[in-house]
Parts: sequence; structure tokens; C-alpha cells
Amino acid sequence: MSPRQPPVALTIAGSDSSAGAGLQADLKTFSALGVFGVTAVTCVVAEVPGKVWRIDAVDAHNVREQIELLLVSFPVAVIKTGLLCSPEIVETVAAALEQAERIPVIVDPVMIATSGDALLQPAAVEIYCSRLFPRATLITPNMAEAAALTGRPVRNLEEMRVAGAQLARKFGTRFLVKGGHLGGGAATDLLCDGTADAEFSTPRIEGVSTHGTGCTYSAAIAARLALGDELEVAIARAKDFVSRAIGGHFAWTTSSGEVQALNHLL
Ligand code: PXL
Repeated sequence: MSPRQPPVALTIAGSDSSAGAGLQADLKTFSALGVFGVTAVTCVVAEVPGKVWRIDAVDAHNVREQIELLLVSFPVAVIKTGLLCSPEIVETVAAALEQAERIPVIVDPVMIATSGDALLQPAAVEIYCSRLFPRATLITPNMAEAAALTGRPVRNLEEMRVAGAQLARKFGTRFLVKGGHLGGGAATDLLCDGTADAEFSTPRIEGVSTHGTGCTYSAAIAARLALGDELEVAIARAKDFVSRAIGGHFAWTTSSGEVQALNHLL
């Protein structure tokens, strides 16, 4: 029997010690969806859900070499970026991706953890805008990130629509503005291309730690694209995957209390 050749996805992201977010979430998602994941590590985060203790960036030269080596050695079908940590690393990743212009890139502009802790150095935002966004196939900000990128509050569906259209026009690419933090019974996201938008909704699941949902969602979109889906189909299937990962979450009781995690074993 000849060996199988699953599609390959590259994630360029940070390591989350608790493994519910970051490159660990990406790898688990890729595996669950039948895609082989490879990783370029940008930083190492000592954390558990709700508590970020320490972030150490990997040297930007090393990040560049991880990406270059992977791109020449594997048939990478899709690239996803997560936490890029510093302005130097955003710049390095943008330069490396310019060499791989035919591969679709999903950019999750990770800035702030669900716990509210800052993850990205503020000076990196400008380089995201000037170098990385124009190269992206899809950018997936949550409401807080959409607000930071537009400089205006994003608190409801209408403000998500305005922000998404503005960002899509400004950067000439598509934005998926994620409304997971909207109140109400549904978790609604908007895909904006500057002229029209498409809505993706699933019932909101209450009372579950959502650490890692953003990473899991963008990784699932990347995986579905690698498997050949069109973008809107990929988003709909990825949203269903995240919804099931939240619905079937794990929970353990330890001497420090309860700890929860998304279920990527779907
Ligand atoms: O969920 C955002 C995120 C992304 N990447 C890494 C993280 C986190 C959240 O804590 O640690 C590495």
C-alpha cells in the first residue's frame, strides 16, 4: 500500500502551555480534520486558561528559518498565523510569506487573550496593517481586535458590519469579524468583502471556558481550505467544529479548582 498524502497546513503561532490555544490548538484541530500540521513557533507562553504568566519571543531569525525550511520541504497547502508576539516577528513572517505567494494565508490577528491579558506588543499592529494584511486571504478579528484595528467601538452586529466593511476596503481582502462576545442567544460572525457580507450563526453555549476558540476556529478554516472547500463552506464547517468543541468541552477538578478545555477530539 502506498503511503497516504494528507494535505499539509503550516501554523505560525505561539506555544500555549495549557494547550487549549496557540499552536497546540491548531495542531489538534488539523489532526481532527484529517490535515497534517507543521509548526513555526514564534513565542512560548507560560499560561493556563485565564492566567498568562510569561511570554518569551523566539529569535526572529529562527522563526524565519523554521518557515523557510518547512516551505521547501513539505507541500504546504495553507498557512495560518496566530500569535506573532513582536514587531520583528510580524515583519519576518510577512517577508517569508512574500516568498510563498500562491499559498492561501489565514491571519488570526491575536492581540489579547480571552483573560484580557495583552499578548501582542502594541508596536506590532502597524506592521500587521502595512505588511501582513495585504497578503492575507482572510483575517479573523474578534470584536476587541476589530475595535483596535478601526479605532472605533465594536459592540453590536451593526458596528461589526461597519468595521468589517471598512477593514475589507482598506486592506483589499476579506475579514471575518467574530461576534462570540455579543450578548444574546446566538454567536454570529460576519464575513465582509467591502461590498456585501455573509452571516454565520450558531447557538451560544453558556458557562464554558472559551480559551482557544479563536485559534481553533481559524485553524479549522485553514484545514477545510486545505481539504478543498470554498471559503464560505470552510467557514461554516469550521464554525460547526468550534461549536462542537465547546459543547463537548472537558473539565477536571484539581486542588486549585476546576479547569476546562475545548474538546478537539471530534
Ligand atoms: O487565544 C489566543 C492565544 C493565541 N496564541 C497563544 C495563546 C493565546 C491565548 O492565551 O497563548 C499562544
